[in-house]
Amino acid sequence: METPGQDYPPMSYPKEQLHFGEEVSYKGSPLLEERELKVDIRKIFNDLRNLDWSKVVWRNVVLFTLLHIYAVYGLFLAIVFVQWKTIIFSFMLVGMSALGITMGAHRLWAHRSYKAKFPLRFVLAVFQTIAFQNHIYEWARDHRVHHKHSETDADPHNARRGFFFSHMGWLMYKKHPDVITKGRKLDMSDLERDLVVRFQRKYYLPLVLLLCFVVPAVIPWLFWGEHIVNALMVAAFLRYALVLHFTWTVNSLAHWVGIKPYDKHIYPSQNKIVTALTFGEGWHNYHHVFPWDYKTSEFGGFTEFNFTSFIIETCCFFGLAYDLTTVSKNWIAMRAERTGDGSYTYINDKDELC
Ligand code: ST9
Ligand code: ZN
Ligand code: ZN
Repeated sequence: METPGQDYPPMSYPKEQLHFGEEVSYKGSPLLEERELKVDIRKIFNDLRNLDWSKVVWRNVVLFTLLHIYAVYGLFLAIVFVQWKTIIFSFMLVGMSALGITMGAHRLWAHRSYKAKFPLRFVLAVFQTIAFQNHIYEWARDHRVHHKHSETDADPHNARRGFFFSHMGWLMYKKHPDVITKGRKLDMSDLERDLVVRFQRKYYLPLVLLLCFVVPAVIPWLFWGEHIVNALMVAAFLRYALVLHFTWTVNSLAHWVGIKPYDKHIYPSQNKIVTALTFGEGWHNYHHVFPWDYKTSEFGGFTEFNFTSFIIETCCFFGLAYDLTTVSKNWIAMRAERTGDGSYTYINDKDELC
């Protein structure tokens, strides 16, 4: 029997529901240095001078630059020319992509914090493909290695390497060898067995081009006569860029700014802005301490902006999701008492959260 306060869920949870990052590398580490979030031009120049330019992946730099140019143009078109139906459709795509990432790639496949029947897994995989954030297997492997080796060289978006690196820089730079060696040691057999994950991985390139760009551009053109360029710029490029940035704030902002009621020794923090942008994924201090909780937060539902939990619970009601794993209040309180920054009761009062 594990003693309370250890980084394991109670033994009553079946073993297969446990999270992969049980062995937490930061356990017992000294308090991390305080970091200030400010623009320091001199530091930026220094960082650029010291950058190993041979490791920059120029293909991605060009593609991300083009994406942002198109997204800005899309924003202009959205304000000036685009039909309201296209705007509503784009918002729907934001919602679908967001659920594909939060409810699918993150809480289901990366953490296995609940189980899902085939139809739900299928729909979530379609949504996750619309989001174009790498296939589920790669997304989950990078995320598991992030949890297991947070803020070390083996963390793909190690926040110690700077705000920009953890936000999007890591996607334009060769991975540190530790990410790959430590990532290869992870047990990914659950995803290798999942038919939906295997299918999506095998046909990822055509599927992602179809679902992230072609279908979003063609539907408004075909069904309500939107100009194809408007549809492409707004429903495809602008929507894609927005969802990417919203997602990336979890790795950047939520690893920099916010309180740490559950563990003050780690970077991940409770961040209200990130929570609002990501359907409830900004309670990141809690999530890194209790990654097997399907709510990724102590709280759930609409009141805490935790839209994803609400949808998981709704799917559970209809029998599509099951075995939802969570953490007892007692357990949380003991952990907060032992390693938190003292703001825990604050949170329970539902007062200022960030
Ligand atoms: C994107 C992902 O944006 C975003 C993830 C964010 C996660 C946030 C999580 C927060 C919680 C959820 C919040 C959700 C909120 C949503 C709200 C929405 C409103 N282990 O990759 P290569 C192997 S993606 C083991 O080429 P390089 C690999 O298999 C955006 N092995 O490395 C390969 O082996 P082999 C779109 C690993 O050359 C070899 O290593 N996508 C691992 O260094 C080389 O792999 C892009 O932009 C691992 N972890 O290139 C693509 N990793 O040769 C970006 C790799 O045997 N990626 N391996 O096949 C790339 O182009 C490249 O990966 C690279 C590195 C340039 C970054
Ligand atoms: Zn996670
Ligand atoms: Zn994190």
